Amino acid sequence: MAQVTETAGSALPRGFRSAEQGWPRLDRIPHPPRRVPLIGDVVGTNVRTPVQDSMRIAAELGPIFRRKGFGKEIVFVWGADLAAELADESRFAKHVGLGVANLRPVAGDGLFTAYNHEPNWQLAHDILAPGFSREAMEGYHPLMLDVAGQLMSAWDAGEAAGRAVDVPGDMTKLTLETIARTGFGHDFQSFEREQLHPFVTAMVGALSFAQRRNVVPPLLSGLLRGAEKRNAADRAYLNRTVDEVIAARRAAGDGPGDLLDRMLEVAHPETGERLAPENIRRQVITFLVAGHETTSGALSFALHYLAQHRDVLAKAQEEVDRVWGDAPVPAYEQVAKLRYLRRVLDESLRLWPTAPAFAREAVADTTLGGVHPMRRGAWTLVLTTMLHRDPAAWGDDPEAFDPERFTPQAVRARPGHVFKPWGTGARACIGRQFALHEATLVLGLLLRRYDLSAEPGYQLRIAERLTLMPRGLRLHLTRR
Ligand code: MNH
Repeated sequence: MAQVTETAGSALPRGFRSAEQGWPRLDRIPHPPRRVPLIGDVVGTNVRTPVQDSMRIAAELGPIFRRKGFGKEIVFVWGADLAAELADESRFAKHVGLGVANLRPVAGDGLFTAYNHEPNWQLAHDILAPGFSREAMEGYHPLMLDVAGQLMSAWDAGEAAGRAVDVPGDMTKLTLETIARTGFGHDFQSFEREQLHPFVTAMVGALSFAQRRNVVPPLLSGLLRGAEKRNAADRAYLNRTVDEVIAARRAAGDGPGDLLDRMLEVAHPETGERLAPENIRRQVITFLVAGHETTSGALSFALHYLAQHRDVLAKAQEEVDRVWGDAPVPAYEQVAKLRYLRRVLDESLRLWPTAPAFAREAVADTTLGGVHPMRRGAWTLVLTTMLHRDPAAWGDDPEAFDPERFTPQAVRARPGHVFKPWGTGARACIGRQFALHEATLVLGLLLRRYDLSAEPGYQLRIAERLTLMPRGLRLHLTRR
């Protein structure tokens, strides 16, 4: 990865300076017709919705295309065949670029933002992976139930008062509390507050800023000066918060064997090496952010689709009633038995994968799809939202919400590598089982307790801040 060097002063990575250098036959890749000199493909685009704009352009230009914004040209891929090639780990690897790289000032060489060649990636991966084993998950289950109980108390109050509930807001409280308590023994008291915890505000600020930096041209970066200042304050706040969490654990001594204990105490099984204090700080921020924002969106989209599809809701409720019976609280093993609800979740993540894209780079000179030569280090963005709509994999009505797409037979009948909400390969999501257990558990509990209905006339709109979230989603509840 010789091309990846840090730019002096800015901690931002530099791959090839332009796509032309990495892709010698860029002329074979279509781009939007009305290109403005210097500025690029900005006609009809909005800095707040880069993913949705790219989806529209993708539908016009096909499975591989390029977009230029302010001198930066990016190649996008979403065709099922091409995405399957990019999943081949012998030819491609994760590329830390764009939004992910913009998070380096916050998350440093933490797991999500580490370059493949940084030794702290393998070290942290090996130390932390057992924190996501079946046994570990079983240990988190009671804490997840506690947090879900707090959510339901809040929803009971909303229901009693005839108030619609703020779904993304409440799901964010839930998922932040869940990762903070299971991973770090920390209670943000989200449900005791009217407003979101300042940690969330600071985090959302940092994510939005990272996204904004992708779409604001360097020449106009003066516009970001105010934002830059706020971002520095957000970063300082995030650091302070995690330093307090770490200090509290060190002072308390023995912890419950959670992620933080692993970070502080566990040595690598082969090398005996441990995580350095600065790296632990980066990992705590990484897990607090990566561990809640995307799950919150996934739960919110699933609740939206359940409220929109009465037949799906009824079927999911029937399953929960049947599988859980009237056990006051479901046992760990009973969660994965909600097979239909899991399909609802998968189908929601198909339409709106809450981490909507991931980047891949060539590990050696290669040719993509037999026509697009790439030099070693050249990279492309897999547009997951569109991969999940490719008719070659999903049929001729990919916009239709249908959990039956995820029956075992339907999955077997599809080509591989067409469903990638968790990314791919060695750098795929480490928290996948955690997110699935948490989300299935919470949806099961909510469906057992409430009927959901949409606000009349609600149209799904999507907020983007590196992750995706339904905007302004409120639901009405009635106790069953
Ligand atoms: Mn998660 C990586 C999606 C929940 C922690 N996650 C990724 C990637 C995707 C992703 C996609 C790969 C990104 C890339 O290739 O650049 N993650 C999700 C989604 C959910 C999710 C859609 C929920 C839904 N993630 C979680 C949870 C945690 C977590 C929960 C922690 C408890 N994710 C991570 C970490 C990485 C990651 C850490 C980086 C892994 C690595 O590079 O080794």
